Amino acid sequence: MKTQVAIIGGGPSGLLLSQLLNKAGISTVVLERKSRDYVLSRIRAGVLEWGTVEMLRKAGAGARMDAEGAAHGGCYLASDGAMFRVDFNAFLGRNVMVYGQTEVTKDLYAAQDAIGATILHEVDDVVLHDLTTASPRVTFTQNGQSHAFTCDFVAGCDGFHGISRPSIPAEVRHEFEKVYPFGWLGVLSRTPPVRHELIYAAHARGFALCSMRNPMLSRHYIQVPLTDRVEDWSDARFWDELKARLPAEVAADLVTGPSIEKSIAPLRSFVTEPMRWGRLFLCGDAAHIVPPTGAKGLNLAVSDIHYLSDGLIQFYTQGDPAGIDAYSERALARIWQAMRFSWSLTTMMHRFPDSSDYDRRMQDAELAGLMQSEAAQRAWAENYTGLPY
Ligand code: FAS
Ligand code: PHB
Repeated sequence: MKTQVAIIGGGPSGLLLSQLLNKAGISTVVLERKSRDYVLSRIRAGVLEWGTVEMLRKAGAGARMDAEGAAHGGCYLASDGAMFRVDFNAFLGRNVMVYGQTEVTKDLYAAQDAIGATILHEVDDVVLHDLTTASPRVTFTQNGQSHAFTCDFVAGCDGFHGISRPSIPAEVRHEFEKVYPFGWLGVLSRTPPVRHELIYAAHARGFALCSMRNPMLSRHYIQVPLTDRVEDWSDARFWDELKARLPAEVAADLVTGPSIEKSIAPLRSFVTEPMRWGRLFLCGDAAHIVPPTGAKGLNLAVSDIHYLSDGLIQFYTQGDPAGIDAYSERALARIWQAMRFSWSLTTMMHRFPDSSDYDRRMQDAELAGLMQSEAAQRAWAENYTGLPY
């Protein structure tokens, strides 16, 4: 078997790249470790930058998002009871789209099925060979059978725990990491959102976030210690703690209900450089992880795919390698801006166990400055809605 581009990982990165390349007449094979149902069962991101919206439309996977997603022209920031709105539309004339990653993945699968793309599920033992030659080789097993194929390029879209990043020699990789001393407990419930837009709340008890998926499906998060386990948190305890961290008038409006999904995710910032080695390109979580505070994870994966798909299409249609040669540098320039924004918002909004009184005054001052300055809110909105590609 031979293909032009081997794609390791069938999450949003891999599926979107496969879709864009196949639409341009470039052959791909997607190798996914899990079953399709498992991939579709994941509850993750909820906010799409406008660049992501346009990329999904370009890929032919945006119709349901346009019909069922909600365009938000702003969001709220709250601190110890006070709350203000950042108006993206007034400052920038643009929105974000609230539409869950689960739905994005469903739409990408549907688009891939429609064009007959090759996606192999439940594959194991993927190994990448000859990456510094013009004909890399991929070996893997499926249903106990061993398989191998050659390709021109490999896209490592297999997430933080995948095999692609480690396929780059350690002496070539420069990794940057910051692990945060807390996690997020997330709850999905069939309850109406407490406000029509997202609320990011800082509080002495810890950070809280009120998000949503649709008018009858809410997604809430609270900061919890890393030592906490999901079983430590009954629904009642979760709702009480969330209310304690929200402004009183918001807490009074909160409709509670049984959780249909409850999980704790750790928070880290991580980047590996470079994002290319020979014929291997890293995309999405395989190359970088952001704390979900800035809603950047999925959106950064999409901008990586924008740069890489453009570069590969330029290579195959014009024989010009300039786009793929510039991929790592272009992607990293945007990644580091998103890293800074996500780190900054996480630092401003969370309670750090070892923070001093001075540190907390700095957090208060930064939030007060944002509340009082339209220039600061405009810059915040530029980052939150997504910097240009
Ligand atoms: P993914 O991790 O989504 O996909 C990688 C795929 O590769 C997976 O399907 C995996 O099964 C497969 N794979 C792994 N190893 C393999 C191997 N050896 N062989 C074959 N396949 C392999 N982002 C936000 O913006 N907001 C959020 O609220 C948010 N919440 C998150 C919560 C959690 C628990 C996690 C883990 C992430 C969250 N993210 C969030 C970030 C998330 O949305 C990612 O940015 C997004 O899924 C990135 O997509 P991919 O790069 O495709 O990686
Ligand atoms: C979500 O809806 O899951 C969500 C929204 C915004 C974030 C993080 C998560 O910053």
